[in-house]
Amino acid sequence: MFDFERKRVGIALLAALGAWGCGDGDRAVGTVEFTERSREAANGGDAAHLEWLRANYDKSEHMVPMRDGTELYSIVYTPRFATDPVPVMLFRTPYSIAPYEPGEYRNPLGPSAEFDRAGYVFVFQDVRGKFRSQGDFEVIRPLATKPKGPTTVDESTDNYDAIEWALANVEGHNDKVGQWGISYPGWQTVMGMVDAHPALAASSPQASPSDMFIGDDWHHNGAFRVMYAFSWLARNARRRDAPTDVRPGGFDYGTNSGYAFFLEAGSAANIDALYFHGDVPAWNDFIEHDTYDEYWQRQNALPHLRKIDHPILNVAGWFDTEDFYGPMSIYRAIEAGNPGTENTLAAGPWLHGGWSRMLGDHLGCIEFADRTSVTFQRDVQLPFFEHHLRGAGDWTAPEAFVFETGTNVWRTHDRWPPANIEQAPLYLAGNGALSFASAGPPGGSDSYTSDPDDPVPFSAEERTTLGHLWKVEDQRFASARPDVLVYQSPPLREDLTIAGPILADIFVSTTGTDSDWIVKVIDVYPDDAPDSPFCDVPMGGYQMHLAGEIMRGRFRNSLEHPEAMVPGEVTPIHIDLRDRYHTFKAGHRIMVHVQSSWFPAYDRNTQQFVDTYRATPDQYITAEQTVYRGADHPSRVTFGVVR
Ligand code: PG9
Repeated sequence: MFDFERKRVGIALLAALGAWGCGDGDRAVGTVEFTERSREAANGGDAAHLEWLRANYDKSEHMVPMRDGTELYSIVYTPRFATDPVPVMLFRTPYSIAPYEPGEYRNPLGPSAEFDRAGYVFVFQDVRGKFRSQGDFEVIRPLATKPKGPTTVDESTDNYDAIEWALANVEGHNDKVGQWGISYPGWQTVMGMVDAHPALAASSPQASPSDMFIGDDWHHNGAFRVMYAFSWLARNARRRDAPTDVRPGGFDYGTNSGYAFFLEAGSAANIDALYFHGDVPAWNDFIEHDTYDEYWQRQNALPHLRKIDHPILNVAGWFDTEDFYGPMSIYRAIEAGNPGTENTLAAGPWLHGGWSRMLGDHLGCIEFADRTSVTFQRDVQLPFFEHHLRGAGDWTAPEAFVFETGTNVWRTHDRWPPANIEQAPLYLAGNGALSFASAGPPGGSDSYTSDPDDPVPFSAEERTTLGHLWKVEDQRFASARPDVLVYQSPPLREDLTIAGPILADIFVSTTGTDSDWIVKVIDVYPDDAPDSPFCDVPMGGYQMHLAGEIMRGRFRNSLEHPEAMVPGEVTPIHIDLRDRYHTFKAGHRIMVHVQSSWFPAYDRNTQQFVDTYRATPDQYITAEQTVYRGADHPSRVTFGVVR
């Protein structure tokens, strides 16, 4: 039965692939000017709404005591128009709950303006150690070990105490509390779910990180995300002497080229001496903890997601460059550890937080044919909270509300990934080909030289910060490089839909003793694809980055116990490229890249088994890299193909 099913899918895949076609030759595209139209607020927070808020909500400020006596600055907005008790919505952030001036209002107050009009009490709080709150800030403060004493605090107890205070001190509420937040505030929402206050009746953690060593902001599989860590910590994690209203500006790089800036800085430890001068303690902590040790393990939220008995709406963006592993793993951990709890996954074609700030129907050059943030806000986010906090509306929780890119349709499923998928390996083959049919004859290999002095850029754009659009960026600039292996299918005869995790298994060797291994999956548009109204990149032959991940060689077997690679030894590398829901349309091709740097999104590997963070310039060495393929070493990318 199983064999029959496999064969059937295999035949369908071969039919989709059709005959091998010959590419035109890839054009390298230089600097990409993305015309991102989506900057304006997409959640209804326009000028007219601000006027309406001023007329309809009261604003009050409070110092709210936590159980250890530390006071956290909070702003409460209450609706003047409410006739019945209304729910409370809590939002806690390290990014400031400004505006602080009495007559100035946040806009919108809720996750979208519809919440404001529906009428909620909104409680905003500067987290411990940030802006007007007292105390010390710790980046992703680990949960305190149990049993906790009466004055032991962490972000879970601060969430609890904030809710307790609101219920006792704010008038006109209905005893039900909801919490939401994107990214760091999303992580705060997760902390609120741990040992939750009994009044917490609905939580929506959105793009929350879950593990900073495995797959979120600071590292992926142990590879350091130097560019993002630098910009975030420079702005958000400096020492402070006292509470303040001042929002620090961005770092002045003195150049437009992050590539040049980080190349010149050298290894990560130099950054403190060059730029931070002891002012950013977390940076030095990161350097100190270069394996998945207790420092990182204690920050991992996933083991704590037990005994969650209130409804959860998890939100993830397929093209989120900061926190995509987080929301997917949080959804899965809640699913596994809390059977029976309403636990919904909403995933759309968004950059980080795009569901609240992408007005348009596109990301970079790529169109999605739906104003996806509006759909999500209207059909999912608002009904979820309205139902659970006010008993209003006819929300029936879907297990998964997910956007299929390529065909550009929303779908609901009763599980994620959907049940009707079959695992299908796509093998790296000779002459830069890809094959669903077989791994091919044994003994094949392809090689390239990886030079840390000339690392592969992560983007063709010249920029100092990580940005977002590289997650769907045209990869022609990378295909043109000699240090990127390119494998490509013929044009597909039929649409091919994939869902769930994309898994790469490659067999490699290096002449060094450590190396990074990056695998990317790319959707190649036909040569006659019409141009996009959203960017000036020619869409004929566009190579859309669909998914990609990195494995630092030393962590291939264990993140806790790194191991050198053995020069010349064929070594299997497994990389989870994470979930996608995508249709490669008929006429498109599938492309796979293998490369050994992705700079400066990720710091450079010295290609030796030395202390990467403290490496001296002479320790960065060139390595000859080989990727093996064929029946003896079937390097492949495995998709969940939708039947
Ligand atoms: N991705 C950001 C972040 C989350 C958690 C910790 C540090 C950074 C954010 O957008 O908030």
